[in-house]
Amino acid sequence: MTTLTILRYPDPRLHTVAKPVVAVDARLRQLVGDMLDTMYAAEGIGLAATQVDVHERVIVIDVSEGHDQPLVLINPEITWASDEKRVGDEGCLSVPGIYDGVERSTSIRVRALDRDGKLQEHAAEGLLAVCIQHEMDHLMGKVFVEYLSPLKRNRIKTKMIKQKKEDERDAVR
Ligand code: GNR
Ligand code: NI
Repeated sequence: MTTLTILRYPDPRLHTVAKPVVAVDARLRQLVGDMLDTMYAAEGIGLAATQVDVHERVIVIDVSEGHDQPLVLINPEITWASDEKRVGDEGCLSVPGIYDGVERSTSIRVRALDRDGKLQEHAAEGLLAVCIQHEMDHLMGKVFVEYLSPLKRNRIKTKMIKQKKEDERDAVR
């Protein structure tokens, strides 16, 4: 079991645009395994490679109650998104403790390679649809707080910087 370090907003590396995966090989399967370990350890429902400072198009998700239904999306593309949208509260492992409303399509279709390198198409709605859109944003270098007002975003930024300083101080104590 290997857990990776999750970058925290406002780390500029979170704004890197991820590149397509060129081969679903042993190295990539190791990354997927480490990302799943990291997501479960952090009690998140999703994780994008961007958040662990790997800038390739890889997402892991598990919205199941039993945390036993991992979904691996490699080189994901949204092939359809409903015009119908809904505002729902979101959180992010890279912005701990912050939850706010974001408007997303209620229903989507996504095409991606699985961890065997096989092309799959998934239909998603509800929390899964929200999570996929949130993770796809990470791969484009976008963090959910960028949908909020500049005032809210700046407050969050200040809070995160203060939190980081406190964490660093605690680490040396
Ligand atoms: O754990 C997470 N929960 C969550 C809740 C509502 C909307 C999106 C998410 S994703 C988040 C994990 C994360 O930061 N993924 O990038
Ligand atoms: Ni996130």
